[in-house]
Amino acid sequence: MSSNPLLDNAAADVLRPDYDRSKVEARMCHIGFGAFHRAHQAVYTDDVLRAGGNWGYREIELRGPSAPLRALAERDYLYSVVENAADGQKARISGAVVDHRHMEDCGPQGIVNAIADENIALVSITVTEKGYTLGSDGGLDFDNPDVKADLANPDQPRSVVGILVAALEARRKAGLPPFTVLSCDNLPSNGHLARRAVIDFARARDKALADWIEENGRFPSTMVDRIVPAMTEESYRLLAERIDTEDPAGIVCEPFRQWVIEDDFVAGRPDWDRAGATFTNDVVPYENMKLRMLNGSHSFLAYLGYLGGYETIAETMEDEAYRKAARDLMGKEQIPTLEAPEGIDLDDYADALIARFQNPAIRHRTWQIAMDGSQKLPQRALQSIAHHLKNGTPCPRLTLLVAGWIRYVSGTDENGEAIDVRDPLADKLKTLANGGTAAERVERVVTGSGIFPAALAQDAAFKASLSENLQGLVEKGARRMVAELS
Ligand code: NAI
Ligand code: CS2
Repeated sequence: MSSNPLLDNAAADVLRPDYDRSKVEARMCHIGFGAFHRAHQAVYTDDVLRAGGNWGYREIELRGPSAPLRALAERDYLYSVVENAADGQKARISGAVVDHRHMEDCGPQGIVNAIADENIALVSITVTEKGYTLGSDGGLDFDNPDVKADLANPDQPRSVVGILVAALEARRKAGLPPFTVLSCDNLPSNGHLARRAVIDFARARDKALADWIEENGRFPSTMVDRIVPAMTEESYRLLAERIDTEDPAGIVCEPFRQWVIEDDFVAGRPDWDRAGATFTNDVVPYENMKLRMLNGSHSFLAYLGYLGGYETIAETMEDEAYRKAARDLMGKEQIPTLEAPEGIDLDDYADALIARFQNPAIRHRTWQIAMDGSQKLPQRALQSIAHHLKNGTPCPRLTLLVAGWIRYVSGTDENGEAIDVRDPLADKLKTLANGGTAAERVERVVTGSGIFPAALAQDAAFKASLSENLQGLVEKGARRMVAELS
């Protein structure tokens, strides 16, 4: 008889790991035991285990709280996942995790050793866009304080890139092949960016190591999708109702999930296609589609929705003007910039996204999506704006999105209340976005933030339009500006 409270208490219709967990091996490390990984890669892996695989995860957490991982370990690494839709829920207990390391407990060397372990064939990462410590040219940001600290002290790394390089170095020294690095963050060509950051860091330390990684390392790109908001008291309550116990590592997400993976691995991988993932040679069209259509309209709804007084995406979508603006942003301003992945109709994709955003059972806060805009806007909006400027085609919604972001990072909402802006550039952006006329604020942000490509920063007509939108947001407010789009 089991003594695990999750297995003992869960309702009868909860899917359980019905495979022999003693046969599941830690063949993969995952860096970033956040909300997304628990509901995405680990769920795909749980499904592959049900289908007969044996690759499981050793979770690596560098800076988040240690409580969820400790709780996970106490429960034999089982945790619950609830898919929440307006018409009901589906729950499972996932068995894909079998081990963990937390920086707090084992320090940098313990982390590096756990990754360099010869049984580890693959290291995946979900560490947010800023975790890649990239500069605006797509290479490693050598001015980033974490990068500087790790280069000064490479045996005690704390940044993701410093840790990956130290672990790869240990593999090389031991005469072992490297592991695959699988980026699962919302960055365009995320594998290429991870590779560039790792090789830049390695080259700054040891040319031979960099050459070895360049030649032998593999960094496949991926398109990842599932809406997984940060947990709230309400979602923990829902978990407790479904599983009938407290589960601090549990997670609530939407039913939809998608994973498109470049099939380029050093030493094998789980057959995630058995769980619905797609392996392909070219992920770029999928990534661009998702980043521009889903994430671009998410950011639109986040900034303009927050400023308009809406707390969640679903609430924002109840406002018809916002819903129409989001659909038109996808259809009129993003689709024309895209090459459709084979077999996908982009208008159908847009309609499906609108339906997902309207899911009332998912409380995804506008404030959460508004975080880290400096790391998100280039791939979600600025590249598309550059496309329109080059082609002489209008993009009023993308322009309003960027104006909304400038208004947001200025740090004061429409009622004069302070906004809790979370962004690695928050202080700098606040200074740039405040003081003087709308045109002066726009000029400072566009030329001084370091995130706008030259094609935009030097375009007088674009900056004039952005200034008009910012002025409009200040004078009329976000709701009216969105309503005036149609
Ligand atoms: P989260 O806040 O729950 O977890 C973030 C994870 O990243 C934590 O493990 C944290 O320790 C780690 N992290 C953050 N900054 C770091 C840094 N500088 N160095 C090392 N580790 C760092 O966030 P969540 O929801 O798991 O999302 C993480 C990323 O996953 C997103 O930024 C995005 O790129 C990707 N993603 C998220 C989706 C979602 O709906 N939540 C869906 C698709 C992709
Ligand atoms: C969101 C994404 O937080 C954000 O910026 O746009 O995390 C979004 O929920 C996912 O990419 C959906 O796959």
